[in-house]
Amino acid sequence: MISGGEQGTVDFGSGGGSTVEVAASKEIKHHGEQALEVKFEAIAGGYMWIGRGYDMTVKGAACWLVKPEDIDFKKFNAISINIYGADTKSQIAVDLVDSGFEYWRYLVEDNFSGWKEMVIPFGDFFFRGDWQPEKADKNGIMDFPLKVFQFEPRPQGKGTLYFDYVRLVKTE
Ligand SMILES: [Ca+2]
Repeated sequence: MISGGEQGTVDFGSGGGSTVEVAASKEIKHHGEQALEVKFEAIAGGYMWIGRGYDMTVKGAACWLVKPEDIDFKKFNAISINIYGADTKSQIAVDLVDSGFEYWRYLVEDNFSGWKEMVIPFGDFFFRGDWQPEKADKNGIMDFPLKVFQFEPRPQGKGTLYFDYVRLVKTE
């Protein structure tokens, strides 16, 4: 069950005129029982986030299968995410938040339809220069354990995306 507000299991929201709705999709899914459905309209100057992890406003979003402090991050060097593209020709930002509350970003082009597995090495994420929270350590180092993964369909775009089976992997 994915629901909104502070009782939900996904931390999401939007501002600047952009809108986002989140639901559990049982029809379109890649793995397991359901996928995360994100219906969005991203307008110029707006922003949004859809996140899952620890130390977020929505405490129920802290629902990884394994807690960050119990993950041996030395065994992994990339994150794998399955995305069902909407071919909106816009960008989807994937953010990771490190243990110092620093935001790291990678941009995916939404130029495909259907499921696609994205394997993104940690080293391909860049320090977000446009925004960091006040409490971020801003040391420019990706400090482990990572605590949050989140997505942001970037302006301008409108459509429905699905995300599923987010996991850590080791690549060659
Ligand atoms: Ca850091």
